[in-house]
Amino acid sequence: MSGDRSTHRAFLGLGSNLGDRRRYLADALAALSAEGDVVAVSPLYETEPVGGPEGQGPYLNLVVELCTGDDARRLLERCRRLEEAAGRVRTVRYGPRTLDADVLFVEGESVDEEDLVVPHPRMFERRFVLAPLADLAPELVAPERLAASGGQVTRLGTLSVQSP
Ligand code: GSY
Repeated sequence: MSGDRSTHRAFLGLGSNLGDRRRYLADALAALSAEGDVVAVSPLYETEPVGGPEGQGPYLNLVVELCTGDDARRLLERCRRLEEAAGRVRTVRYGPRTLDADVLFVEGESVDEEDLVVPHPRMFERRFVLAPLADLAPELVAPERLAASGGQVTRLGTLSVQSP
């Protein structure tokens, strides 16, 4: 935690559609949890890819709630570190990836910079974000928004974060 702000709620979105998807998500959750500010993890969803090249495989997605002193910029740095640890290579835009970690929403903060926009500008169009977010924070997701959002999602249950 940065220690220079009081703690607040923040939500990160995690997704994977390449390789051992559960392992990448579980490792990311374990790394986040080790930092001590994770308060809740949504159920895991299997989701239809939104955007990107034809023929890419389905994603696994979930949302993580933090109670943290980190601001959005610091959360973005944490997300980037998680992606690097998963060996993510940025080649095709919106293409398949071992791990995608996004800053979705940070209570009391809005950011509009070239590399960081918070709340996430597309979160309210995407069912793969809204469904798990609504599980954790129904007050942030109006039912009409969830109904109007795009992409099929299937709830799979809790992701195990046990080591192999
Ligand atoms: O923006 C996150 C990466 N991403 C996803 C994703 O996580 N899930 C689904 N279902 N589609 C996606 N398209 C992109 S890009």
